[in-house]
Amino acid sequence: MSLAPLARIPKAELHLHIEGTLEPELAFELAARNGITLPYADTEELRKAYLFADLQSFLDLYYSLMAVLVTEDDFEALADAYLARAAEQGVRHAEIFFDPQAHAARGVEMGTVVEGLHRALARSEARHGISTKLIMCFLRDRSAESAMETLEAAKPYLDRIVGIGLDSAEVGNPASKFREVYEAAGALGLRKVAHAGEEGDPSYVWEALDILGVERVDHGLRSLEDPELVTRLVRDRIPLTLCPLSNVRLRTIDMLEDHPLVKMMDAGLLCTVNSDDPSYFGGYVGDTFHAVHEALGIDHERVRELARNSFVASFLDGSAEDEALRARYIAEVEAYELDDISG
Ligand code: ES4
Ligand code: ZN
Repeated sequence: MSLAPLARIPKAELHLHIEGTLEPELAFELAARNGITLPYADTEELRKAYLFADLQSFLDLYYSLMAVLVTEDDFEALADAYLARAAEQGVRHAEIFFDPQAHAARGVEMGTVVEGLHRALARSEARHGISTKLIMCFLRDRSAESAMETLEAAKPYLDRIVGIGLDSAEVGNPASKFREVYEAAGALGLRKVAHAGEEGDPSYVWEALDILGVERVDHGLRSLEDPELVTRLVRDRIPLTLCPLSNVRLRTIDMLEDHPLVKMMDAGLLCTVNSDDPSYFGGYVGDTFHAVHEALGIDHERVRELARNSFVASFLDGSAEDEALRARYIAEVEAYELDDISG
């Protein structure tokens, strides 16, 4: 089924875990290639395991399925499959998370992951019309020492990595644990983002801002609960990378209709809409635009605003070349025909 024009508006995707794009079909293909037996009879049975109760039950499956990712070729195939899907969804620029510690734990080294992903990313503009950047995430339920070792392991590959992030189980793992590693990454010239306020309350967002010095907050779903936090986020133009389908699937909210996206935009927050782990959460980013349009009654001007915000919030500001690319993408958003289509 081809996607509605509204869903295909040119956009950047800023909150996307590459491991969360692993579709069941590719998982079985890579498992066969690597001689791994998955504990599911077939893709249908695997999909049935996607009924998550919360973040932790998702993470358990997400980490276990990564076992099929072993070689550079596997990571290349994973990224290439995502980019092909993303192109169909109107994505023009993607800032892609990866979880090196989850692979190192299985004996897969940093170089295998980064070089494999890079192979696909290096030809993405030519093949898929998508510019890309790579963001390395630390797992917040592991130690600060492990994060520091990961940063050390990434040093030979820093020309391939634009920034760092923080993901995995949030509650009970506050950002403060990672102050030193964020300082060290900043000194290396890396940009900083972090998941904050996904399941956790606004205090997690405050810590990400004040202790880690993040430039962008991944989720921040419950920010409206704290008016002072809203004031701060608006004042400093800190973008939020929201993931509405993820919030529903992980049961942080009951229904998409309950999502605070519109209220957050009304409050002046710089909101973006993203897919998080699209293979697991029932939709890629264009599908997500379509879903919020339908469920929240987001009108065409707001759709255009979300698309524009995605480029404004991107890290396409590090060079004159990137700035020019961003200006071109924003011009594409402004010129995109929305008004004479039903969406
Ligand atoms: C994640 Cl939805 C989500 N939250 C936290 N960490 C993650 N890693 C991959 N997906
Ligand atoms: Zn995420």
